[in-house]
Amino acid sequence: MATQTATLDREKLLDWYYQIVLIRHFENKCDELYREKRITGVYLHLYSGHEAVGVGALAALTLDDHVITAYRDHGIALARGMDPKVAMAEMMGKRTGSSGGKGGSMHLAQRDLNFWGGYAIVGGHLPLATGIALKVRYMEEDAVVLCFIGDGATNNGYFHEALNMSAVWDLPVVWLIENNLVGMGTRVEDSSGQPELSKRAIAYGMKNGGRIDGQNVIEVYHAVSDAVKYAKKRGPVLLEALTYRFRGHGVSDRSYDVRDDLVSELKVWQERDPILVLRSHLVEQFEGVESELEKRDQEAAAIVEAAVKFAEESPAPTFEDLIANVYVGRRYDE
Ligand SMILES: Cc1ncc(C[n+]2csc(CCOP(=O)(O)OP(=O)(O)O)c2C)c(N)n1
Repeated sequence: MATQTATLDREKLLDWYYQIVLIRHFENKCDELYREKRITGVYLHLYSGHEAVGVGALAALTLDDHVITAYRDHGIALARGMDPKVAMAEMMGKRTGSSGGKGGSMHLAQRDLNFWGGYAIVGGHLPLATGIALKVRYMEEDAVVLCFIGDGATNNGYFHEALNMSAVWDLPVVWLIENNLVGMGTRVEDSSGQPELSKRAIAYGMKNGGRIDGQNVIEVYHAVSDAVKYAKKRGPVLLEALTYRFRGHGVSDRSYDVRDDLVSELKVWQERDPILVLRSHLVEQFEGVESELEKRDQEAAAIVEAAVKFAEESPAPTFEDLIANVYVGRRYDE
């Protein structure tokens, strides 16, 4: 690990730091806007705590690769390169949003980034990942599919079908489980006979990429880079990143307000906040880097403020927009 770390230069690590704090600021702002009812909708799932997984994993890809995830998707969209203005406009249901304001929080997606979304049905995007990978293989593209999976999605049928087929066809997929220890309120050990989730790889005859520290962006980057190389040449890899969400399941989940056991657990994980982990690495490696970190932090906060302004000033979708893109080739007045 030490030699691998040495190959990462200061600028790259500072850029990752920027991306991580950008996501944290974005999510804090979304939380605030939701409470003020400026973002509406039934759910809003924040990525706070998971940032190193998204940023490290996406740093290992090129834009030719494909990305797909579940509903905790804001951080992944930003790390993939979605403009924070476009993401915030989607959160607020505006016409300038990534899905024209019709998708909202759980359905961020952007075609030219090969970022296929944002899916609300637990595990429902896994067969889509297999399908995209089949297309990649069929068209002989030099690309891989990175599919983020919640631990809660590992016990439904989609998981079995999608992973099995990817192994049968030796497809170039990296299955990356973000194990944050719970699916809503259910602990992994209460729902999984084998709680060490990367071991599931054995059942499908695919490469077990192992269990990695999801709070350490550098470790995630190296593990996903290795998995990408393998998947392109030889077939699917299953990786498990251990992480923790610093907020409730969704913003309406107030468990941390009433459960002392969760608060104690949270405190332990906050000591390994991905921001702190990367910050201490940078401070240790590069003398005088503190002012740069501060600068990145302020830049990120300003970008989020500008995104909110853009979103607020953007128009809502029109009636025509409501019906557009529902059926191929069908216009609203036909
Ligand atoms: C098929 C299906 N079943 C149940 C739900 C309700 N549900 C929404 S999120 C969730 C928990 C999923 O947890 P996990 O996959 O670990 O993701 P995390 O929220 O931890 O990111 C459940 C059960 C759903 N959306 N889809």
